[in-house]
Amino acid sequence: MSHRLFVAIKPPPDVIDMLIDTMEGVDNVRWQGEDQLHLTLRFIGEVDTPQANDIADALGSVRAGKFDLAIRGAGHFEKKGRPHTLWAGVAPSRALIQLQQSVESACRSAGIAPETRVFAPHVTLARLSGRAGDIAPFLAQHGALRSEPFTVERFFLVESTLSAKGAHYDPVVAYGLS
Ligand code: 2AM
Repeated sequence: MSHRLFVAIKPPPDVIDMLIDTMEGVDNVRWQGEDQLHLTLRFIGEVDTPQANDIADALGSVRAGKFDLAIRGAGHFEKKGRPHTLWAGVAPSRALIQLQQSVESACRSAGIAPETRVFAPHVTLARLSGRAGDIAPFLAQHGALRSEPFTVERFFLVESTLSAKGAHYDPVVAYGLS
């Protein structure tokens, strides 16, 4: 059986609420639901069950401390010259980078090919279709988006199930930070 996996942090409920409150003012976009909001540490993709178990075990050996993180700013990604993602950013964090590197090492030790893309931490707020409205007002309004710092106490191995209604994300293993 195949599993589509990624590793992520979930913001606490008050930060989720703050992010949900930004979700208006752009037509023809798919705003993410509260259960979909996360910061991806590592996208893994499709793996079979034995490899999923190896990844879950390897992530269990990640040793990292709790740390504070805060939402800071909003932006967008483009593909082929068109915006396709609206996101909230996070304040620069050495501890976040260290956790991401430990997660990357764990994935490699479980036999996953190295991630070649630069880590660009973000929380996706919306996915944009080709018919999406102008995003400039949204970016202007939320460029100064800020949350209070929140403590990251755990990270998750998440299984993604894709359907016509969008992606469903199921946290399958939680890993505590010390
Ligand atoms: P995104 O939020 O920028 O779309 C689950 O799909 C999570 O993994 C999403 O947060 C997604 O990032 C991230 N991700 C990273 N690389 C991906 C890829 N190649 N395909 C799908 N999702 C990817």
